[in-house]
Parts: sequence; C-alpha cells; structure tokens
Amino acid sequence: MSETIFTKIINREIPADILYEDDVCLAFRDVNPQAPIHFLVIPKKAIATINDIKEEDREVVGHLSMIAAKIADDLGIADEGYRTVMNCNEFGGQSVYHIHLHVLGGKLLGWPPY
Ligand code: DGP
Repeated sequence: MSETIFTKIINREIPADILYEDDVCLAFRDVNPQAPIHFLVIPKKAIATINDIKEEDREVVGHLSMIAAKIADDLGIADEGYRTVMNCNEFGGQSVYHIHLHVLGGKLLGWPPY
C-alpha cells in the first residue's frame, strides 16, 4: 500500500493537533472540520479501506471505537452524543486511503447525511 498523509502525521513529518496516542492508534483534529468537534482516530497500521480489514485486525479496529468514546468523554460530548463514521471508497466519500474513524459532535447532527 502506498503511503498516505496519515503515515506522515503518525511519523511527525507533518504537524497535526494530536489529541491522543498509544501503541495502536493516533487521534487528531480534522483539518477541515464538519462540526464544532471533529477528530479522526486512525490505526498506526496502514489499512487502506474497511474492505481491507483482516481477521487479525479485529482488536485494532475495535480499539478505534473505544478510544473515540474515551476522547469524546474527555472533550465533554459523550453524554450529549456524537457520531462516528468510517467512509469507504469513492461512493462513501473516502479521500485518504488509510482507515480512519471520524468523530463529529458539538451540535445536533442531521440525518441522513446528505
Ligand atoms: P475521508 O474523506 O473520509 O477520507 O476523510 C479524510 C479526512 O482527513 C478529511 O475530513 C480531511 C482530513 N485530512 C486530510 N488531510 C489532513 C491533514 O493533513 N491533516 C488533518 N488533520 N486532517 C486531514
């Protein structure tokens, strides 16, 4: 898989507003926020799309949701609620081919998202 901008963020080759890091994942604010709070949780392992998740990635992918909820709590939006989204390929609106969980909150979000 070719390297994406998210690998550069993991490696600190380009800056990001980092909220959380551990051995498995990194979370940082989205550069183009779509809500008052909008951050991304990404695995350090580069997986291109949801379609590429393997059985061995089960714990990593589960970890992303757990950390998303922890950060949402830290930012004070857990009780009021928020949305997590993982876009896949063109029709899903994916632009960076390194899976990432969007976490959006800080306002009442509309549904459906179009
Ligand atoms: P998606 O369209 O689902 O692949 O979302 C990619 C998101 O990544 C998009 O909301 C903008 C964000 N993004 C792209 N490049 C950068 C960057 O260099 N820094 C940060 N913080 N976010 C980025």
